[in-house]
Amino acid sequence: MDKMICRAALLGLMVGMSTAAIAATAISQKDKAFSQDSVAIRAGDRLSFVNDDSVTHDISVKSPDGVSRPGVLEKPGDQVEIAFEDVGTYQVRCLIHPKMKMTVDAR
Ligand SMILES: [Cu+2]
Repeated sequence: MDKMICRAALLGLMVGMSTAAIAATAISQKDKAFSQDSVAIRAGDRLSFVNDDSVTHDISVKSPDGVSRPGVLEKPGDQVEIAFEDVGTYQVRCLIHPKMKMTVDAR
């Protein structure tokens, strides 16, 4: 948990609360792919990215306004939660594996 809080401070887009009652939708990273090509959520919701792979992945997010956030390195077994605050379509990429991409539609 400490690692997540540290990352939250670093990125400013993650929620480091461990007691939140609302479970975040989980997106798995396996075989160098996200488990979904796209997902629809409500603005402000979080997604939980889980590295179920044997290699490290990156999670880089481009916001609807075109601003790219710093990527997060995620080792095998790691779980990172990212909040999507604004309405619009986000592009999520792994900069290590260019074929890994998905979109997040926040409404
Ligand atoms: Cu990757």
